[in-house]
Amino acid sequence: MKIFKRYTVTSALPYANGPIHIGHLAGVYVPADIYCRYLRLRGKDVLFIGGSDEHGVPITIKAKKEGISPQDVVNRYHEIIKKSFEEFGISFDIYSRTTSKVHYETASEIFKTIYDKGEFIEKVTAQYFDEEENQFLADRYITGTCPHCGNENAYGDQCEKCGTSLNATDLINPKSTLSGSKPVLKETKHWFLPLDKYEPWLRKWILEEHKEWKANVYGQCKSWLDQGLQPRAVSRDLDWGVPVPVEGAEGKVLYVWFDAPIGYISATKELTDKWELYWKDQETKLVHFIGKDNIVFHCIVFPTVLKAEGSYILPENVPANEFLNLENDKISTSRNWAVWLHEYLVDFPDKQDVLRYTLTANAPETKDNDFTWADFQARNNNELVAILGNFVNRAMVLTHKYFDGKIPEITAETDYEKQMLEETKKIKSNIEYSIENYRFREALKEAMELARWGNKYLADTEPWKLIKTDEARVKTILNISLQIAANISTLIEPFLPFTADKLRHLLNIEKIGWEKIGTEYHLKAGHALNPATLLFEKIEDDAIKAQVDKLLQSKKNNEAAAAIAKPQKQDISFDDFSKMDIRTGTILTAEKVAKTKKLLKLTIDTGIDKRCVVSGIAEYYTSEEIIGKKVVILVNLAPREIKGIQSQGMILMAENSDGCLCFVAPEKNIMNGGEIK
Ligand code: B3M
Ligand code: ZN
Repeated sequence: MKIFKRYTVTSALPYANGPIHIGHLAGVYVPADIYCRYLRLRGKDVLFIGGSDEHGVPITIKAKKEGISPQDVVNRYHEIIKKSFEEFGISFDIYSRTTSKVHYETASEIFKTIYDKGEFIEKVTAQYFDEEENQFLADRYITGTCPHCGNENAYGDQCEKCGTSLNATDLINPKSTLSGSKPVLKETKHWFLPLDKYEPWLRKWILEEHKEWKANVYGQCKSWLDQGLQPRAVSRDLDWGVPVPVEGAEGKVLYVWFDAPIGYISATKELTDKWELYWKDQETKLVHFIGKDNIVFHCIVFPTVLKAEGSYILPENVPANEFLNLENDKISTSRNWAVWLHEYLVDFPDKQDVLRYTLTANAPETKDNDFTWADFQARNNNELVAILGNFVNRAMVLTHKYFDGKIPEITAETDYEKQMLEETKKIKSNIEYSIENYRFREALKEAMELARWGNKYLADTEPWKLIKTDEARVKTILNISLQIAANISTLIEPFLPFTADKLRHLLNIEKIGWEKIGTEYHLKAGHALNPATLLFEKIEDDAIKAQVDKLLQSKKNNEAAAAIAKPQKQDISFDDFSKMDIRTGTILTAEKVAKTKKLLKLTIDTGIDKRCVVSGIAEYYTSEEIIGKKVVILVNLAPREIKGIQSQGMILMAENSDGCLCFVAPEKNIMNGGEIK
């Protein structure tokens, strides 16, 4: 394996168009933070880079919605996001933003260098234009059906369902998200990055030289490369973004996915004069932490930009996570189906690590995963409290009780004690292997192993019983237990930094470097501990219920908001109405129409006759449950043939906002054939 001198670790720049939620943390920031904290503990030279993505259509859409300027939007959310990261201990060396002056300069320079090398294709092409809004439509201003997977809500630059990167002109049935109208094509000049030209190089670099990338990342890359790459426009006709820095480009800005990843470089420049070491030296390991929807941009587009520019290193790895769902449903900002970080901290102040723990233990590393409040409670109560908290607390409390809070000396070690360092070493090396292979859930599980071992040690040796007969032995047992706790304070640091601090405070010690773990005893006999307090508290059912209720309330609010009645239809005359012969009737028989999903064949007693009606209600009612039901039926609707069956009339149904249908029925027991007037 290649040895690197230093590390540049980036984490995706969240769009500054809203606060962040647990999906962000689980997908990108907690794993990136674990990785960086671990490297720092090992004494490595590492820069952890983050920042807000402040350009692109997501920002301008939000600004329009709120009636404020894009700059106001990003100013507001940049601060909120930055604060959330700080509060959750995401240990960025810098958290910058893409509206900074340095970023404008850096993005312009990189574009200019590639431009001057003649690498871009300058082309006048027809792009979609919204005539009502008098604006070109790109990216999220346009939606349509993805030509690859059929998703009807694909954006003009990407289908979020299958991950494919698209050109707006690839969309089937394009629609403007501004006016809802069908866009027209209009000519405009843009600069294209010739991805096709770089395809052979990308194939070699990724498919041959980076077979070690995570299967989900490698697989996505392979599938795009196998589809064949097309040139991609890296400029846009928009008024928010970094202006295209060449002549004849008035009114055009860089495509947000061109400038945003350059934000990693700009942020490094802001941080240190030695930024080139972190971006241009072959002995630097560049790692991008991202979510799966960003894979194409970080594995194909950005590396091509760096390669075309010519002086930069390329990522060694791009450990992308899959998505985190919430209580069995996709996290959604617009439906408020999310756990927002700032709200979490109001309800669970000082429980950052419980969330970090749950999100890591259940991280969507290889497939989409689900966050549930029940799992959160169980992880806290059964693991953090019962294993880690319990072990540390027993060691602390017993030492205070028997030895006045001072670490007792080792009197004699048995084989059991001698296993401790070996066990610690093994656990440490397992954690190293897992973290270095971006397997953070596995690493966390391993980190908890030492606490498990400690609990077993205490349960086996029972110092609380032994104290009556063999105080010398109890001294050894508690000394060893506290040595274990000291080792734990380092091993859990990448995952649970707040708890690690608290534990060090309990033990009254400084940070112990990673390499020292498992090599020696760190606590000297006679060293005074601080008073024992609990590392974790049990989370009660009512606190969990409150969270679940909050989500259910969101669901209700959404339903209510969606339940907007359709506008009234055009007026009709009374004559028009009286032409309709509407009667009460009773369903006599019902059966499913073969090979259809929606249709039931009904026999209705209309009072006039018994007739057959085909009705599209099979998704809402079973045949059995509707036999004998009173209904209302339009009897003089001209007969129609449906799936080869003569249908004579139409049952009246009421439709809900979600499209569900239910019968309209007389409120009292009315005869069959009663007229509706
Ligand atoms: N802002 C997309 C996102 O938030 C985008 C990432 C940029 S990384 C350079 O998912
Ligand atoms: Zn798709």
